[in-house]
Amino acid sequence: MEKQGVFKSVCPLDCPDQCGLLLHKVDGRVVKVEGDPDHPVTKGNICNKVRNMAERIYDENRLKYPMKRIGAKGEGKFERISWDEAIATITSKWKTLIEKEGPESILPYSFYGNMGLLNAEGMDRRFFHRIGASQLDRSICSSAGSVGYRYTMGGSYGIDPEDTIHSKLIIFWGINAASTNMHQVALAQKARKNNGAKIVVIDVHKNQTGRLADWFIPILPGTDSALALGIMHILFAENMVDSSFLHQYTVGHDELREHVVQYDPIRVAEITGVPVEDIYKLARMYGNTSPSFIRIGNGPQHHDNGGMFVRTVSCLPALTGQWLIKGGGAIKGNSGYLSVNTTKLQLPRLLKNKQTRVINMNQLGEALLTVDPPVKSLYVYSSNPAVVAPEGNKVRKGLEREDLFVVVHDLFLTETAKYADIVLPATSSFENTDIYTSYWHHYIQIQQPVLEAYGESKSNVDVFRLLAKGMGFEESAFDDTEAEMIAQALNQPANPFLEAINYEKLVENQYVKANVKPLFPGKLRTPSRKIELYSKRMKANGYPPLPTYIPLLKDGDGVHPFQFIPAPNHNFLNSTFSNNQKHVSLEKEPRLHMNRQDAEAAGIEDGEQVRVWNQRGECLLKVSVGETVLPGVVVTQGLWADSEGIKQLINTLTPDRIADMGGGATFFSGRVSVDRL
Ligand SMILES: Nc1nc2c(c(=O)[nH]1)N[C@H]1C(S)=C(S)[C@@H](COP(=O)(O)OP(=O)(O)OC[C@H]3O[C@@H](n4cnc5c(=O)[nH]c(N)nc54)[C@H](O)[C@@H]3O)O[C@H]1N2
Ligand SMILES: Nc1nc2c(c(=O)[nH]1)N[C@H]1C(S)=C(S)[C@@H](COP(=O)(O)OP(=O)(O)OC[C@H]3O[C@@H](n4cnc5c(=O)[nH]c(N)nc54)[C@H](O)[C@@H]3O)O[C@H]1N2
Ligand code: SF4
Ligand SMILES: [Mo]
Repeated sequence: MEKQGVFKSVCPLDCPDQCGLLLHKVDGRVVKVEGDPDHPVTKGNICNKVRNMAERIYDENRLKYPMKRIGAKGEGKFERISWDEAIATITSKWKTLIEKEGPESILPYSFYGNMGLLNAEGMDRRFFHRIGASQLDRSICSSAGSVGYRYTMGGSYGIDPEDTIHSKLIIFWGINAASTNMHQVALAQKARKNNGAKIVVIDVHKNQTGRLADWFIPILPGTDSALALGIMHILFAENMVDSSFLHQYTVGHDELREHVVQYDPIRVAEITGVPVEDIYKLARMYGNTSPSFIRIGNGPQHHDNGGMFVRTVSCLPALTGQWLIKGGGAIKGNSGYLSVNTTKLQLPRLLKNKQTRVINMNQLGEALLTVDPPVKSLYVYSSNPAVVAPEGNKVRKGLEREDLFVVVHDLFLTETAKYADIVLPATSSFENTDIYTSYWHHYIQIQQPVLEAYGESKSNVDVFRLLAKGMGFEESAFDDTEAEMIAQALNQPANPFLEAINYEKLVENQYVKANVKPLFPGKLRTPSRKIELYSKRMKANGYPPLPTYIPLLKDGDGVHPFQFIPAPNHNFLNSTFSNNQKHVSLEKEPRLHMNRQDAEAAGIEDGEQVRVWNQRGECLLKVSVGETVLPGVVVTQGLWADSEGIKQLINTLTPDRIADMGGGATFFSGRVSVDRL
């Protein structure tokens, strides 16, 4: 491997932008990370988090070798062991468990700490299928919304973000894009500069994104469906709908027209906290501007009614016929365009038709504490559930179980790893071969190793190969090389957009755009092939067939006065970077944003530390008093670990209720009390 030079690379993080990177190497070490100007969408700009990535990959606390626990669970005392000992310990434990308790006593737990397909959902799936372990429903992020969108649009297909420079109205709806999708903001700014496009932001918090808007609309949490239905009410009432589009490309527009009569703007204003005149202004702006584009965010779908929100808002572009106009339409997610051959990549046939149980990752605490027959071993990789999963105190209690054998594979001794019996060191993505498919733009990228493996660390793919050997699995699937796995994944006749994209082409070009064809007319993957404003499938599945506002559940019997929104922050990526000094110093500390009226009523002053609590747990946070949230709402940002005895694990406060669709999470539907200390 060359020790010197500039190397093309991909950002591995769970972020829609999936930027192209250039790694500058001197003496075998990365000295600088910058954006690759050749990437057609991200064009050389990257976020500050990843600009400082070298601080993370050379952080003095990065794991260098396998370890076994010598202290109590959670205490963080470990001792170095060899890979041979680590693999032998894990596989002998698992062989015994499989014999005595059955394979479903083993539970994998992972998410997308590294988005590379082979490492995130390739060799691991093969391995756990072969074992017949319990399966994990990976529903923590966007599944409620994805299911809701699918009912309307047939799959994760939106417009090409590159087209949004043509938009004249851009609505960021429940997305903190300035922090979480910065290149969509760059495209919107371009549209603003070139076409005079207006940027509207609808959010419960006036954060970085709200501050750059032409018009910021604050809304009460979990009420967005009502706002969308109020807009529909006005669009029909004032005849701003595109009838020919509705007749040709949708089903159920007559039913919808009648249905939305009940969402009159006065009622909608009461529900949402958005003034009546603003509802009219927004509806008329949307009805009279073309092309208009809605970027549908993850925020409003992390609620009890999150699936229905996305289902509802995704009906809007059809009403004004936006999907036929370049720059018109919406993006919730675009992963459908780049979907690979998971049958070949993940080999579900290794399950041999066994119907193994499925455990929802949003209820990890429950799974560890109450599921019967019990989970006896947990294998965590590419995720940090002790910080990111809801009902955090339940999760910790589960992890503390003496009879639970826990293995954690990570780059760092995370909060979760502190509970492990065996800790395994992971390579960074820059040390691996893998492919990356964005869920926002249409490019596939390849990562080839730019760095030698750090210490004794190994990639997920390599660890599962070793575990398969240790278990005595003889299938050749565990010997497939990365290049072979990439070829298998890309060989997907069911997805014509991937045609002619292969390993060699990726190696040659680094970025390859999917051969995306417009979805219209009549090519959607809904049962009717059209946009389903009325959905028979929803009716069959027990949902209202038309878009509907369903209020949030009464969390904690409604005794706590504040709706609590613990969202991501600017300088971390979920809990990634929360343990890196550089990023912590950029972010400083978590804050609780509270409306001035509420603060005055409670005698709370700006900067004061308060106790935030509910039936699940408590945190200590400093308050920022102001007008960035509505009365009755408090917002905090970032997934922090506790610091010097200060409790700030936000997910000790969040509910593990399951959203209305897709087994989704409800992080933002909890309520809290806020007390002076
Ligand atoms: N800097 C940074 N970037 C990230 C991440 C990160 O942690 N940090 N995480 C990555 C991941 S995994 C994901 S899924 C995405 C998520 O990124 P986004 O799609 O932006 O989703 P969130 O940040 O969860 O929430 C978006 C906004 O929704 C608002 N919100 C909450 N409830 C409601 C509501 O009921 N109605 C409305 N209108 N707004 C509401 C929040 O205040 C927040 O501003 O970002 C990715 N990118
Ligand atoms: N309160 C609240 N909680 C939330 C959210 C919220 O908005 N509010 N957002 C939710 C969302 S949208 C998401 S997606 C989840 C994300 O939750 P997680 O998927 O757990 O994300 P991270 O916290 O970034 O943890 C990823 C871990 O993977 C490790 N890692 C990185 N690369 C590799 C690798 O190649 N191999 C291995 N073995 N490990 C690797 C990193 O070091 C890191 O510790 O959090 C959810 N939790
Ligand atoms: S985190 Fe997102 S914006 Fe930052 S470099 Fe990675 S893909 Fe780009
Ligand atoms: Mo996410």
